[in-house]
Amino acid sequence: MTSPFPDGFLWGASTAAYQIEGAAAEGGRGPSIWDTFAATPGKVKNGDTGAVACDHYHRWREDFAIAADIGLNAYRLSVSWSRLQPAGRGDLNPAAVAFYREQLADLRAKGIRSAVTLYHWDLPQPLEDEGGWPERAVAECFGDYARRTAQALGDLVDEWIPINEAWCAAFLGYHSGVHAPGRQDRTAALRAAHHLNVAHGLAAAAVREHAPGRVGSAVILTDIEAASDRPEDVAAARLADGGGNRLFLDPLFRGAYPEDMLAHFAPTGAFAAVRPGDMELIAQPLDFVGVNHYHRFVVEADPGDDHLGNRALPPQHAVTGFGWEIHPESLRRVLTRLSAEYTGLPVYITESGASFEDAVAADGSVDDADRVDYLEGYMRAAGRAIEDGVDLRGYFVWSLLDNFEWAEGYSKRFGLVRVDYETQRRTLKRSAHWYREVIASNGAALA
Ligand code: GBH
Repeated sequence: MTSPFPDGFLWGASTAAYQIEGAAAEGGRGPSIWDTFAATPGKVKNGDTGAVACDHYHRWREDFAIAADIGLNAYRLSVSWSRLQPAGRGDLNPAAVAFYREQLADLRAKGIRSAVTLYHWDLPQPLEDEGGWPERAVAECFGDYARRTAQALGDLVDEWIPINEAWCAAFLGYHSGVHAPGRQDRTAALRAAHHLNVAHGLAAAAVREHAPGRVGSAVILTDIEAASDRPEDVAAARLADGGGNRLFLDPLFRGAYPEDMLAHFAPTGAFAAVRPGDMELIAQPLDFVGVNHYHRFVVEADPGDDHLGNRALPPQHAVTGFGWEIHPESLRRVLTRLSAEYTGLPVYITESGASFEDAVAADGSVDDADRVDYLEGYMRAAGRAIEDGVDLRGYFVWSLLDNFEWAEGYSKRFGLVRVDYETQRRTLKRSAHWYREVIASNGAALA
């Protein structure tokens, strides 16, 4: 069997601090916007919070043993800003530094490469109290936190990702308000987007200066298609792609916001936040680009939508537990587009995966055949992207463990490993056993 996946391909899984760690009040951790948001009635399904989550803070050794058992050669985690720097400013918290150093040393001892995200949405609450990401000072604070963290952990980190999905942090947090901090102010969201981009640049520069690891980014790329070739639908799809993808890709790889986005959002005045030198800072050279991909939207014009003038059609194929359409070709499309239009850098898929109901059998086993099918389809699509010429170097499944799925709480399960939230017992699902075979064959088992 032949495999399109090159030697040394990284077969990984991803997690994020607030979604798995728990121990929210231990080890000197300060509150983040997600603690506040989850404690606000009505914001998270069933009133769930990340206060305990997967208790990974106390069980990470078991979890890393599982990662090694599956055969992962890479693992992507995020470090919690409010654990490392509880007030968002000043000296790092030594207990948090020790916690992450132990984890990173254990990964290295196991031969698992580490990819560390510095910001996966857990802004220290004191910085939100000062106005949050719409304020430039928060980006400056992030640069300082990145420098200190690079100095404290740098000898143990292989890949650095300053910001996870700036789009989500800006627009879900400050525009739709479905994520923390739950504000609904489009101008604030656009300012947040720019400051997250600046924060990426400040952190990338700081990491470069103070740590030996490679530096990249993790952008969420959504595949957007027009519902028809009517000019108004094509224009709506273009705008939707602008707001979801190009608003972040263009600054990173072209050093400028797209002209149509500048024009579309001009009435908000938000781009007054752009200062001389910002675009050069954001577009500084990187070592790799990370792509998170979950779905496509087929959109048609909607004059009643005052944001980007479109609405999504219902899915045309089977969907995941989230209702997201299963359409592997979209992964290939976003990867080939990234390479053709933006950058020839090495690419990692930093997140790809699906939630399903995951029935537990009487013997406790979990036969998640639908997740196996999903991953098989998407990994094959990744292989086709390599055959198209994309320099794809790794695939990180979202997620190693079932975990706190943000506004959906614990109702959505993405893990290769089931977590029983009452007993904290871990069970490898069929997808984990299947992934072990894929990894052992370097992808040939997918053919
Ligand atoms: C990832 O992002 C996160 O990085 C990860 O923490 C999370 O657990 C995982 O996905 C699963 O959700 O236009 O409002 O309909 C989420 C990616 C991108 C998915 C936007 C939902 C449509 C939102 N999200 N997408 S909306």
